[in-house]
Amino acid sequence: MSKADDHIVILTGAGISAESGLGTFRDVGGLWSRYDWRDLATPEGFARDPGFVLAFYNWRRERVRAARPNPAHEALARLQRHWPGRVTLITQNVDDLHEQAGSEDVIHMHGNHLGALCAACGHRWPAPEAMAAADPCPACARPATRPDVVWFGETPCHMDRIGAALATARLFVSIGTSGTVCPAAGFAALARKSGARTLELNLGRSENTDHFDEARHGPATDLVPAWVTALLG
Ligand code: BJW
Repeated sequence: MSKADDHIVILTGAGISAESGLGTFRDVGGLWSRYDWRDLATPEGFARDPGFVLAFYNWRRERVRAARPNPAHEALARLQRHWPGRVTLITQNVDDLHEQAGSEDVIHMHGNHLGALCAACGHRWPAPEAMAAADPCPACARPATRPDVVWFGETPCHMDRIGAALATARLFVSIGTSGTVCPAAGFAALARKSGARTLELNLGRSENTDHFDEARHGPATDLVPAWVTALLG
């Protein structure tokens, strides 16, 4: 099999954006150590107190808008440009740092901070700088504006496309994710079952590290550019 036939599937998580100044969720000092995810990242929490949830996401969106990609995002964009085979880039992140670095066709399985979603009718539109609970939906006029992100208990986006990519992967690489959240935590096992080699690039051991043929530990800005450079020769 030539390089041109090799399909690389990459999954990224919060760790790849940590060195761009965006906090992770489960590290010491991470978002879920300071806030209860049940209040902020579930449809039930939103129904209880939409103002609190929107204020949290307004703050996060402001931080995302100020963030810039780092050498790990840039290396993946370089890989997409120069690898002769397919590179499928799946991210759990809701920031746009892969796109800012030049990556194309990024699969945002947990949605996107820069989008707004009507919880009443499902209409989507570009997020305003700040959302308020009383904001009317441009389509149905009901005051049900929420961020276009995937909360616990909701179905992640693009699962059919992701399943098809995992089934044909020759190499699956997981970068900067703790491997605690399903279904993403199961992708390495699925890709391996379909015959892919699996590689983890993470600051430390992830929860699903046993599903990887190889694990390299360190900051993404060191590991990812080095891996891409070696791969491209
Ligand atoms: C670095 C670094 C550096 C740091 N360099 N590395 C029991 C009860 C209820 C529900 C469940 C249950 N069991 C399972 C579930 C399902 C649930 C789930 O998995 N829960 C578990 C937590 C128990 N999952 C869901 O509900 C999902 N939906 C679902 O399963 O639907 C069913 C379905 C499946 C398949 C098909 C059809 C239907 C939805 C999950 C939604 C997750 N949403 C969030 C919020 C998004 C919006 C927002 O940003 O606010 O997504 S939660 C949060 O976790 C966010 C992330 O994308 C996600 C993953 O986190 P990630 O990226 O791994 O971050 P961390 O912080 O955990 O890890 C960072 C890593 O980086 C660490 O390892 C660091 O060491 C490392 N690192 N610095 C390299 N410089």
